[in-house]
Amino acid sequence: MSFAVVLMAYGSPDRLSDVPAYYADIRGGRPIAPERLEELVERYRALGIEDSNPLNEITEETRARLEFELGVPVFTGMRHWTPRIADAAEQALATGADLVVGLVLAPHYSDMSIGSYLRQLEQALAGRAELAFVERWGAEPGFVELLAERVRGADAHVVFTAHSLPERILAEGDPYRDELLETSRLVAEAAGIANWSFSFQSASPTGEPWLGPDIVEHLDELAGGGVENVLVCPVGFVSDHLEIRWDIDTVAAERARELGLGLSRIDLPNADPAFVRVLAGLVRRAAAVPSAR
Ligand code: FEC
Repeated sequence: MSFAVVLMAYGSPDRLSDVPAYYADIRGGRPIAPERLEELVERYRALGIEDSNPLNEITEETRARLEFELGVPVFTGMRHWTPRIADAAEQALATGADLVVGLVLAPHYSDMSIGSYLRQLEQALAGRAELAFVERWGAEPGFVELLAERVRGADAHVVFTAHSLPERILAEGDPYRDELLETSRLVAEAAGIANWSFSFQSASPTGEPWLGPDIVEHLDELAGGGVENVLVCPVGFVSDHLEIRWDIDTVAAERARELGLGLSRIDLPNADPAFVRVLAGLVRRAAAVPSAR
């Protein structure tokens, strides 16, 4: 049985002028307040994404390294930008593959996130090849160790973070928050860190409550409790995209300065060869047991 890989990511605009169409895709036809769009354009502008976007370069580097490591074709498919997941699925089928392995560059399962990547890929393949989809990998030992290496010996309170989602997912029995806490616990344990906590980041003002605490209010609590230095370890993200460079490096860092709190963050895995080897292990396992999710 021959296989190909569809490596999926959230997607990021290629240049500043793409932001309105990109945001419209995220909103999926729901209305966009003009001031929200303006704010988003300004955020991307502040990060210097005028004519090219380094995030997409990181994703391409990860794809290329994964392809080299595995020796099988790997295609990138974005949830909210081009190349689309459907395009990647067509490319995978064009190789003659009878099995497609789907892997998302986000470790924790939520129906709103990973579930949506899965639905897009299933729809695109439309039964034309078997699908082995990796639904979660937040407890993968190689990934846990990669993060543990980055926090081990830290002389600071470690704050693990991940993207927030609307609070209603808890009532729906979604495993997302539990999986995030489990990764945080595993990393802290592997690193021998006792002084840690977890907070969410990047909530959107969509008019309903989102999971908290948010990193900014959490920094207030930590400073109030006498913490002097914080090391942020984003367990729910794997690359230097907007949510890291804006919400952590800009907004949270600014709040920490106001509070007199030292704030640093770990280097994200990006296209680190050790991280690519973890991804390759996940793909090999899924390809060996295609029906096991
Ligand atoms: O660097 C970049 O250009 C893209 C960075 C990016 C990543 C990312 C990851 C996740 N999101 C998740 C959930 C939501 C929900 C909404 C939402 C909105 C946005 C907006 C931008 C954006 N997200 Fe994102 N997300 C990234 C970027 N995200 C830009 C729109 C502006 C805003 O609201 O702040 C709300 C949608 C709505 O309006 O209804 C929900 C989750 C992840 C982590 C998993 C993954 O990577 O897929 C969950 C990276």
